[in-house]
Amino acid sequence: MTTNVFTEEHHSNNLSQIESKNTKPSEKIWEPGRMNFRPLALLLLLFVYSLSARDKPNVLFIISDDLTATALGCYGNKICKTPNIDRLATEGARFTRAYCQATFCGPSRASLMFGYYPYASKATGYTIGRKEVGADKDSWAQHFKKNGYHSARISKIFHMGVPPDITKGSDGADDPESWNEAYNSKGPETKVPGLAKQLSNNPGGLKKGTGSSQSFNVVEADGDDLVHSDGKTAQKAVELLHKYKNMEKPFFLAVGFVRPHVPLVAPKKYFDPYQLKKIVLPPKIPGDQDDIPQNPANRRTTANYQMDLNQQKGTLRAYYASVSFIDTLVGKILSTLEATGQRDNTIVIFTSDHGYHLGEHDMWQKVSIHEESAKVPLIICVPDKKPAVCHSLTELIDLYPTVSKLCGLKIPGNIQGKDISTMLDDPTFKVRKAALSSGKGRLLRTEKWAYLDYGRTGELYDMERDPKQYTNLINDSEHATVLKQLKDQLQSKLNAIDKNDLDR
Ligand SMILES: [Ca+2]
Ligand SMILES: [Ca+2]
Repeated sequence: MTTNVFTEEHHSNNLSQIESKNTKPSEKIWEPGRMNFRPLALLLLLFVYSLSARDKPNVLFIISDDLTATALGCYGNKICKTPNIDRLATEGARFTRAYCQATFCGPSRASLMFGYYPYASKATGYTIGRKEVGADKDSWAQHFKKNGYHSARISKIFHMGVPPDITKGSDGADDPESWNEAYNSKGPETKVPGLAKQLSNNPGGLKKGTGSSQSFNVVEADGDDLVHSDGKTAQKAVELLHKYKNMEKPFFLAVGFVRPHVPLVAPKKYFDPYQLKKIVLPPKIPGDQDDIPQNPANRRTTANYQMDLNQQKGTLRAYYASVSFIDTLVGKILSTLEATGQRDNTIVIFTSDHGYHLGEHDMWQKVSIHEESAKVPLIICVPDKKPAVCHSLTELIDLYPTVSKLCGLKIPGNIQGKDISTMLDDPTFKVRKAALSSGKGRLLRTEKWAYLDYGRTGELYDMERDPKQYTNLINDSEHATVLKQLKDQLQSKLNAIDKNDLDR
């Protein structure tokens, strides 16, 4: 894809020449007859435009793929090493109750990029969402592009198939209207030299959702970071940050990492700190699975994958290695932002498209709408704002309006997220009574309750008393009233979402 950076730099040179001429003391400019009103007004307009564009903060949006908050040090993990993301969390606002709108790639990304719930857009499959929302709607990146920003994508922002689009270096289902420039990062994935293992099985291929594309294929790879797609992604980000340093326009740079999405492939050095015997699996209680409805959302289990204890620990170890790999790359990008003098004028956002199960309830992977799968890590670091930990409920769909507000852009009237920028000044501020997520079911999450609705069946958890979601209260008569309230609340939220300007 071509870039118009050259045009912009050329443009900016002209502007700086005009400005420097303008700043020289020259009575001649005001001499009657030497310059009429129109060019002067144009000159002033250009000056004001360049000033206001430069005054706007840059946006660096980093999104990881299939990264659960539970794997990060700043969210309480004691084993997985994530010093760079942890540091970013101490410099910005870390959100402890941020939820994705869908627990797998396509609809989650379509929702956060276009600002419509999957229930509104019907973008519920492996789609970018453009076809569903229509050509007249602006994506988050496109909104910035149309409002004076230089917009760029590196690797997976909208849906891409991992690994097929990564091994081919192809766009996946991209939205070209969103970007001034876009780059893919081709990588070998499992076809890399190293120590390869498969840590899950799928006997007979009978259980849908446990097939080979989601198997725990692991490679402790020979060679350095740059062998891999994500290593190249970070390197491209470094290159662009250097290029943007002297650009007249502010930038909206979206950087998408594909790990820790399977296959769990990373350089060997990231596996070395994790000894199998020191890996600790999530705590388990006997019979935990007994009250979990057996539907497609919940069938990615240790039993279905036929994983023994060493395979479970090995998978966790490979996931942690993949997360540490990403963490190092995040650090590399942030160091460049600092070194190029742009950190003080750049809003940095770090998140993931959804969470992931790492053995809780003996469940693995995504699609489930339990806490580990529906909750995402979210850090928003705005220059000049105090670090904070925010427990208020928020949704990924809120990023579009919030970052628009922070950058002084109009919030488009059609989008369905809420501006949470006030939480960055006051972390106790609340904009939502409940968050909504979806997979093969619907999650309504209030501060106290998690209601998982599958139609005929469901789950209800008291998140204050039972944060690990061990005891399903859905059939408990003592909770009939609260269940009815949550059902009504879910229905009214869905009704509100249904009131939109999409022709669906
Ligand atoms: Ca994903
Ligand atoms: Ca249970």
